[in-house]
Amino acid sequence: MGGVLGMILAGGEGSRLRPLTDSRTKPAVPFGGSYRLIDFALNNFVNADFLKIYVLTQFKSQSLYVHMKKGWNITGITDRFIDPIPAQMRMGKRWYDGTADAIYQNLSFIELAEPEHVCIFGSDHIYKMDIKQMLNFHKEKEAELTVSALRMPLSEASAFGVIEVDENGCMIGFEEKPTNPKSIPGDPENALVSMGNYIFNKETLCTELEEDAVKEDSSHDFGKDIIPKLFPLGQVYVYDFTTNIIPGEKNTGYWRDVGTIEAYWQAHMDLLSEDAPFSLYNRQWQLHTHYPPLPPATILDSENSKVDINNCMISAGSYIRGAQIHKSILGFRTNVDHDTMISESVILGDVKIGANCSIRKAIIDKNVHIAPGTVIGENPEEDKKNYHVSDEGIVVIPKGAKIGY
Ligand code: ADQ
Ligand code: ADP
Repeated sequence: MGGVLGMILAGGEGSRLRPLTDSRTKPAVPFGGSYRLIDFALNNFVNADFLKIYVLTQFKSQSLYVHMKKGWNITGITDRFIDPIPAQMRMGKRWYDGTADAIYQNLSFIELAEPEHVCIFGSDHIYKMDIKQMLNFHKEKEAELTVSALRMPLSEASAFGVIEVDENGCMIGFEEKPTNPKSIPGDPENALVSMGNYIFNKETLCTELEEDAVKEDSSHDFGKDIIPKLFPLGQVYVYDFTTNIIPGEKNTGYWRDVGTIEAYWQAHMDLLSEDAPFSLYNRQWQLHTHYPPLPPATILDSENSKVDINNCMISAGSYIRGAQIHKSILGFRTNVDHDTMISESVILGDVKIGANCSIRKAIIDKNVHIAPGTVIGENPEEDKKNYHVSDEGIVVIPKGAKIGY
């Protein structure tokens, strides 16, 4: 058989993204008006023409399933599939432990597909990567495992796997989330970190997972157990993400872990900056998603208030009347009434906001109704009494909330 099998890890609980992850797994969290986080990983596979993909789910996966069914379903073509796999306790009465265990519990699907290479990717990040280029690197190096990596400021590196590499790209050191991360030689401000994306030769993956599964002191995790065991054998190579070229784009090295409210909000603001480091527009690298059949956004003056919108993205089905909206992203079916001011905010969709509201630096989840005259994001002390407020002062209104009614 041969070829490539994609295994996307999509079981993340996303506790640091609460309350956005109260009702859905992290990869199902909406992003950028029309997408969900998982779309970015899926697009990286599909745009590289890798079309055998399993998506491993665990926590609160229903809306992820619905999204995949509506937007990513391949039917009728032999050997091409994008299939979610729910956690099924195939190896005993337990859910997945670490990420390696999530793959181990699904080894039978790898055996069935008989691939030469298995690409195991996370699904929580905003970036574009042509995985074919990473696979070519893996083959050239004759590696057993290739890990993709990028430079990260040293101050942030302890949240990641920190890598040391020789001049040939071979991994010579790896520490998962070290308290004191090592900097890159000659570059004291930065560390080289793992992006959590792995290409394995199939046989090595199966052997390592079988061995790891019976180890009592293992946490069954790629970062904590599998990579530290494999790299000393000299068969793990490190793929430099900044060498990856997307047709029609310069590589800006843009890769964002949107695991916290602040990072999630900031990645949205990145989309709106004048020289945006990450673009949703590239006809040579289309970002597929599920896009419901909706009319275009309607934007109107109201009787006594002129609409004023700049630096915004406004999704289909929205209806804006006489409102003032700046530096914000509005998801599907966002309805905003006259004399309402919105700035630096992210609205996930299916939201109704009445007249004369003021909303600043907020994230508003789906199905929220906000009564006329509501003020959000202007008074930190009041906000903390009424709403979920992140350490950085971003107000998050949870899914389905009725505010001011
Ligand atoms: P973490 O970010 O801590 O570190 P982890 O929580 O293990 O990664 O999640 C990795 C991926 O697997 C995510 O896409 C997540 O949604 C998914 N996942 C988590 N638990 C799962 C489960 N039980 N079932 C299915 N999927 C699951 C990892 C690496 C670091 C690296 C960072 C990069 O261990 O070395 O630097 O990713 O973000
Ligand atoms: P999302 O907020 O992630 O967009 P949707 O409102 O689109 O979710 O719901 C998609 C699917 O997820 C629906 O079939 C719904 O039944 C299910 N769902 C959403 N929220 C919950 C919840 N809190 N508990 C159980 N199922 C849910």
